[in-house]
Amino acid sequence: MIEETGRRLEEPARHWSRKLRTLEQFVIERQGDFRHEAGELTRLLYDISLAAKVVNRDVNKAGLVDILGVTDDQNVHGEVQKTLDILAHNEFVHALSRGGEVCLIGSEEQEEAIRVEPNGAVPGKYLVLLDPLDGSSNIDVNVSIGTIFSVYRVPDGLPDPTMDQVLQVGADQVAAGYVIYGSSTMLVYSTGRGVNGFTLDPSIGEFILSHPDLKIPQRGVIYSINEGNYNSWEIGLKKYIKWLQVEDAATNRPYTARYIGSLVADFHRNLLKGGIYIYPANARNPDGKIRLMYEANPMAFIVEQAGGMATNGHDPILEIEPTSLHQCTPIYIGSVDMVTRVKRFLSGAQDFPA
Ligand code: FDP
Repeated sequence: MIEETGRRLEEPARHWSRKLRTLEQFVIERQGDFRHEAGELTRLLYDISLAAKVVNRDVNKAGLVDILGVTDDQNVHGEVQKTLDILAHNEFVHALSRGGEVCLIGSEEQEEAIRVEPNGAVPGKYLVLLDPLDGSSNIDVNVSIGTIFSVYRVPDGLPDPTMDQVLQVGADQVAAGYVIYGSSTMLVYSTGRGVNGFTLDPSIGEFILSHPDLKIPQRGVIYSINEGNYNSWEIGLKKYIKWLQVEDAATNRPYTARYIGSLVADFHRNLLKGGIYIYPANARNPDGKIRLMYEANPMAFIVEQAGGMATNGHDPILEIEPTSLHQCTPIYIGSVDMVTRVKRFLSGAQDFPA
């Protein structure tokens, strides 16, 4: 476009920005994918992304807080982690309580469910379960951490439900996702029609579509597990891990071990590159350590939408009947070929010396 004076109005940078799709634009464009009232989900995802931006800012400041804490008279040594956990919890609860879409929130940081007062005459129709800051032991060593969220619709006819009344199997999630606070910050989510990833551009404060229609490779060569617990694993798992470590050119073995100890970060890498994340039962954690409702289920929803698989070793994660908000489950999640293979070892269908 040319002004009367002949000056060009469109600068190259403006032209470039037209190609960007922000999370908000994308969610609005894809409202038709959502089987319920689309505006509600749009608002809910907007609230989650806003809280994520605030948490991202705080996570980035964590190291600085450590230094500034001295002048602030705060004893933050060893407590930064706890502070950030609670800060993230508060941010998400606050953001989710504003819009009126949510009636109940369950958070890893709080034993009891959080009831959200209706924002007007009509109570919220959604239940949100979240781990506000996953992998928190990594905060004070500057390693990636994340937020995981899971969204359910409250069954009709339950205007003021209790958590026990609305806990549902993972297959019933209407949306799920995670935020990774890493070398860049990303939000990855699904409403059951594929998986899309957005990278935060800090200069404009927007999540920009960067990974459309994510698919996990069917085969991978990365395995992520805390091998320090080897001695207390079940025998089938021991055999599987030993099998992964044998040299065999035909199957690309030995595979590569990568374990950050932050579910979001390990899962995200394996989603992009192909691999398996395992947190099995062990002596200290007979039901595993990963929480079904706000860690395993949302990740299982995402991985299945991306063409992968998630199981507790026997049954699909998304079919486990929940019994409580904070229950744990063993988890084997990632590329289909790898999860299928470990299931064979667990069932005894495949053998190898442990
Ligand atoms: P964290 O306790 O640091 O929050 O979900 C819990 C979790 O981290 C996962 O993110 C992580 O993969 C796992 O626990 C690490 O546990 P281990 O230290 O036992 O390996």
